[in-house]
Amino acid sequence: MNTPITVALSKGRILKDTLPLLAHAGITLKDDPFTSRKLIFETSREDVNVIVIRAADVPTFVENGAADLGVAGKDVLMEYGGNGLYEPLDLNIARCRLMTAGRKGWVDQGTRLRIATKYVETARRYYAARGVQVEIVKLYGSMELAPLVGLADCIVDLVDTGNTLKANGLVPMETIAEISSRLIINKASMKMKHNKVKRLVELLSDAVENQRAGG
Ligand code: PRT
Ligand code: MG
Repeated sequence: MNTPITVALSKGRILKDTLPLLAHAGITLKDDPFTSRKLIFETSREDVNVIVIRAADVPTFVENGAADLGVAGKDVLMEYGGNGLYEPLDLNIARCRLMTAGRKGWVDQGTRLRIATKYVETARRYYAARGVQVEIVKLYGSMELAPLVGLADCIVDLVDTGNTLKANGLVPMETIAEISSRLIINKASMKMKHNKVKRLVELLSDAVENQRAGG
């Protein structure tokens, strides 16, 4: 029986960094996902399809079985929460840190902090674990602007080179988590399509090892 397997990816750096791993596993997309307007892509393997969706939607598609596997940043998975997904493999791609940041020279006055972020749940948990009283301001992007215009004292956001913070007069403060992208798997698919899924995990695991070794 040739039940197909669907892999959910997101446009941007996850797609860019995942395609070489898939290629190492013998899977190439039939159209260029960076230029095509398609959302579903056939691949060189008849039994593997790729869908391209928003990064934050990947866990939802996979948990609900709309995709069997997916690639999602640990930041997205922490925010999504729950235990409805298997997370068997760190792909070691799209690495960065989830951090707190604030204006250069800003000092905590001990009053209730206002934190701007799109990582509302993660930020809430982080400050609660430290016993720090915060008010979370939910944003969908451009968090770096919030402290500059008085919308928040600090932000919780991803930092890679630190250039975006620097360009906006902000400094990184505390690291909440080291982030990389993970392979996630639908729990039913793991049972129902076990051999196929297991084989794909092995191939991707090889690809990650190969990349680690500088291949
Ligand atoms: O763009 P869209 O709204 O569709 O979704 P998205 O922004 O989540 O997608 P994308 O492709 O931008 O990011 C997908 C995943 O890449 C994230 O969930 C992270 O796991 C991972 N990743 C790794 C990053 C970064 N590095 C990163 N630097 N995602 C975003 N950034 C942004 C960051 O938010 C900040 O604005 O880059 C800026 C900081 O970069 P530096 O180098 O200036 O520090
Ligand atoms: Mg983005």
